[in-house]
Amino acid sequence: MMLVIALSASPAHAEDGYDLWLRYRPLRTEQAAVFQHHASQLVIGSATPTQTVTRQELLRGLGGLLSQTPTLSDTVTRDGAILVGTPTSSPLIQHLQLDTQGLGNEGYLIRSVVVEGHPVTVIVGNSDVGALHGAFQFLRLVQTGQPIDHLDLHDAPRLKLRVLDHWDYLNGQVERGYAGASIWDWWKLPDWRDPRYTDYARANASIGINGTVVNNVNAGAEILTSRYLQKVAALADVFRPYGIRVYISARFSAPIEIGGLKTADPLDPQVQRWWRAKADEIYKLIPDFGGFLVKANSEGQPGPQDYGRTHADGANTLADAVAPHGGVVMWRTFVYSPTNEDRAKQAYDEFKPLDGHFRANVLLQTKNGPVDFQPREPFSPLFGAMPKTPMMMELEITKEYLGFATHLVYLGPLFEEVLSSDTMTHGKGSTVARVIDGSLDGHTLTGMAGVANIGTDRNWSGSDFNQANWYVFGRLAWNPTLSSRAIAEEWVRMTFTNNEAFVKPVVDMMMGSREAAVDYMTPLGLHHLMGPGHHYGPAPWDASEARADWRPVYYHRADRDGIGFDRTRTGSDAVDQYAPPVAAPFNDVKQTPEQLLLWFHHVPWNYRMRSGQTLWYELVAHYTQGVDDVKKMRETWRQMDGYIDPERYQQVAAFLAIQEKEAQWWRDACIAYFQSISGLPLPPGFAPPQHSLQYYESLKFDNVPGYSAW
Ligand code: GCV
Repeated sequence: MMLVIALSASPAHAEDGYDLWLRYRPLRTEQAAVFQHHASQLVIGSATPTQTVTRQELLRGLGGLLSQTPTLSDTVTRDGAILVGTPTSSPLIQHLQLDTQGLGNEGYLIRSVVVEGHPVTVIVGNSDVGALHGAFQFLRLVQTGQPIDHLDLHDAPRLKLRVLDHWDYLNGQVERGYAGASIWDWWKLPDWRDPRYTDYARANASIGINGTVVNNVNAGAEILTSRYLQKVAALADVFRPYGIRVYISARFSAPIEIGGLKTADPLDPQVQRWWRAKADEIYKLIPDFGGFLVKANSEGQPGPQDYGRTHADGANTLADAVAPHGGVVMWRTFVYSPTNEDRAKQAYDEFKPLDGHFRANVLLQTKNGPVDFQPREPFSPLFGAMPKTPMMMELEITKEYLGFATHLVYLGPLFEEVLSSDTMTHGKGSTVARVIDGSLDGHTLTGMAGVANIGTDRNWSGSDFNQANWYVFGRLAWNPTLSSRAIAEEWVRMTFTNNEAFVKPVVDMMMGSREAAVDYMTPLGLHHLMGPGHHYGPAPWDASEARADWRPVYYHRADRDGIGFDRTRTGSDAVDQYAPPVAAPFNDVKQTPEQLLLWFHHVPWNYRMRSGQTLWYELVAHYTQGVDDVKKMRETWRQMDGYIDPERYQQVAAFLAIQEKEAQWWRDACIAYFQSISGLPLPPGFAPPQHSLQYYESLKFDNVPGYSAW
């Protein structure tokens, strides 16, 4: 009884974002009263750890939302009971003879039925984890104020692996992390299991995430030592009840560094034995270990090419090691080198010829676009180009190129844009979503990875609105055809309030925020204009990086005559990596969507745009629009004062002020620079940059978060 009271009490602390979208604050009295009729009693087992956490979550959630905790019971004795379980764990559910075939292992159904003469809501999965997912969906319905009296829902994930990639180092730093340090306290693990790990698992399970890669792809070998494996095993123990598996980023040269071998050649029998023994050791500690993620021969990381072998040789050796245990290898395709005439082409050039050469338990993990998580890129041409290989998508939830923690940029529209892009590889409708959900080429091993934006900040993600990016990633990984607007609305209701006067304007603001960032950073297909190394702020002039393909000038190619990267047949011919019906319009300057114009074409400054204005005019107009949009976002937010708690309101307001300042900086610095190249006067009606180009060029930044010489 004491436990129930404690769980249902509203927390005394101020709103600090820690509770994410699982706040479970009391609904309005009238609404709560309606729901209470359908949540009078909870009938759920506690025979397994997953059943126990499902029970806890429902008590906590319903107790908080309805200000009245349902009574626990072994059987249905009241109208409005909630019955949760699986056909095998619950005779009552078995008796209902529900069709659970389509639910797989992780899906659920929620239905209003009659049990023992009482109207009841059943939440059913084929496994406890399926039922847990159903419980979270039921809570979401209540949180977002939807009717729960005549329910007939069923849902199952479209993708098998729904994974967060943590770019966390064992020393606590997070590469491209803007939310504090790593949440993994490697020093105190395995003995101290921070309660935060449980809340992390709850949040992930609530949106269907079922895997976590705990260390950075720029991996050291140490995590594969017995000492660290014990620590990883402790995390796996915490996550297991929530249906979440752990994975490790494996350093390809680990057999040398911690194995004492002279080589890491993947075809060397000793090396192969080493990986098999390592996998056996891991699975003894973590029987449901997910597998390895590998960044090889990329940005200085070791890999099979160091021994004259291919990516397939490398991936297969690791895949053979985990295969007997049911593990997978997620092998990244993020490769590029300064010798390639066009960085955007290399992944396709290197990987496409290997289609059909990978073991069945290898997935290729490909970033959404061909360069690197820019505010806007076309989809990677690898999607659809390797029909014999499971392709999983990697998205970046952390906003390395979209304003770090402070800019309010909802990534849902970016994710949706790439997922709904048509590769045309199998005719019309061959969307990227259908490539990665396996339906296009008949794969059952499918997945999506998101580079986590999670750290030790109290609000987990560096800002309240960044939580929405974690949320939308999980929901889209579950079903890549969901609408990013619908997901934003769900998130706003759960995270802030159901008050319509708040929901609509805030969702509109979120939906426009990504295009605003594109406009004030890299409009019309520009890309990679940010500061060197740390990636903070604009630096289109920068030539300080050692490698040409790390310099902004490599990407924008602005000169006196024009601007843009010619990737047409007369340029680098990257267009021909796409299927012919996609390549043709990209190759034609008149047919290329203007939002990707300078990605594919080098065009004169006075090129006539569809508006009738020159390119130079449109460039300045887009940069200006981006800043104006942020001003409008600030105005929208000002009108939201009073609808939510002052703590979160004020931080968002303060961050929006930073965003406006930085948007202005991006606009002015880029216009000043491009004007110095084009030599053209500013079109009439547009304000000149606030400072000189020399001023912007003189800005240097130390101690930028997420980046240092580790
Ligand atoms: C983990 C970009 C980032 C790097 C990151 C790399 C990758 O280059 O700036 O920090 O390294 O992508 O995805 O491997």
